[in-house]
Amino acid sequence: MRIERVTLRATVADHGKGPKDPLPQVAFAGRSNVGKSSLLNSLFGTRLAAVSKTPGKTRTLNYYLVDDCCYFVDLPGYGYARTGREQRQAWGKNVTTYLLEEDRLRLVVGLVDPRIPTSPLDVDLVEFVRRAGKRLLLVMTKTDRMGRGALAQATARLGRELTPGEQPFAFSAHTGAGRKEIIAAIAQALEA
Ligand SMILES: Nc1nc2c(ncn2[C@@H]2O[C@H](COP(=O)(O)OP(=O)(O)OP(=O)(O)O)[C@@H](O)[C@H]2O)c(=O)[nH]1
Ligand SMILES: [Mg+2]
Repeated sequence: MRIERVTLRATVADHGKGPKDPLPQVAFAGRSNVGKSSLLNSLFGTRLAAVSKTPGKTRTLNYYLVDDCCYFVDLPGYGYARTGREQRQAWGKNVTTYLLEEDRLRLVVGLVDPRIPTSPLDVDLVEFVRRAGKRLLLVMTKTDRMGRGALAQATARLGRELTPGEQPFAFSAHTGAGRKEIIAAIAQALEA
């Protein structure tokens, strides 16, 4: 899979208002500030997705059409403490309904920061994806900030805690490490 032409097609709170065509979808989920938009920009080779130091930047479902073949969907991050309770509940509802109801969703790329302990929200996401019967690709972000030993430890820990029998992918938006492997895994899931 080569990613060449990418356009932002829809920005919605409710996935029912998203694109109507039957193209398959790949969603990017994880806690706020984990690096979802940065991963998307790296995959796209552009700066289409807004990145911010302030958590809670992406608050809508943003649908990017990739080479007329599929949509990559940037989901709002979870666990951002400073959004109000009502907003958090709205987040949960929008994202969980999307995960449970979207028939065109083929793969969820779940992002975790390997430097911090697994949060109950990460566990919830993984369980949700499983319950929804979707495939999950677990990706560790910001790995440029870790040494090799710490990264190996985090890989083993996260595999054990979240995806027994499978190892998470290691990625850095700063160095581009892991980009090729993630694109190949997405392509494989889309072909399956
Ligand atoms: N060192 C390092 N920093 C990163 C990396 N990826 C993202 N960041 C930084 O982490 C912060 C958050 O990145 P975003 O891509 O906006 O995160 P997000 O998950 O889209 O956040 P929300 O939209 O708020 O949910 C920014 O300051 C990025 O520059 C990475 O691979 N390495
Ligand atoms: Mg974002």
